Amino acid sequence: MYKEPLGVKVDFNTGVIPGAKKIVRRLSDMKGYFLDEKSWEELVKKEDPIVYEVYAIEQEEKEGDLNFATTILYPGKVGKEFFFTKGHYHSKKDRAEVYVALKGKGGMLLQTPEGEARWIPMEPGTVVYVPPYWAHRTVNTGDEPFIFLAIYPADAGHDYGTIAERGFSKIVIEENGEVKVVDNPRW
Ligand code: M6P
Ligand code: ZN
Repeated sequence: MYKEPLGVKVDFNTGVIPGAKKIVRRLSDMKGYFLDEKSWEELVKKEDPIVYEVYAIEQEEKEGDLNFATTILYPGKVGKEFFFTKGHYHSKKDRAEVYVALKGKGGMLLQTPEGEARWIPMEPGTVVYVPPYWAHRTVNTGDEPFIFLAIYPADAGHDYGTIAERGFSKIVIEENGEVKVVDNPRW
């Protein structure tokens, strides 16, 4: 009748959560996500790098319960575009989420269903509140793994559809050695 409480030790240096479900996303799993399709194809053929890994402790999809997960987002670029997570809305659209940055450097792109975007820079210690209804994607703008913890309702679910098709209205690129958040020319 009562679930058993649990404590796990998250390794803040590697992002690993012992006993968690592990998901690995390689560049080949992200076809159509990056602007520069030629660079994407070349890099997939050359080494098909791991873009990110997720360690998730998930509960049954029930209202009131919570999941948590670490993500290790590796450094890299496809053309000018920094490596990022796929990004998603929640299937239950009014579910919020909290992220805590643990290591490395990056940021979060958020977007309303109407395409209004925000960029929140993240470094170790940054806590980001993702309000209900906002799609969210994290981006590694540094040269070491960007590691963060996310806490989200167990019944939130992941809706990848629209982001997979259209992306975000902004992209995060490196130009003349600078990190720039610019309009997505394909939007
Ligand atoms: C965070 C959480 C997870 C999510 C993961 C990777 O850890 O938001 O729910 O799965 O990031 O992001 P995505 O699912 O967009 O690939
Ligand atoms: Zn989410």
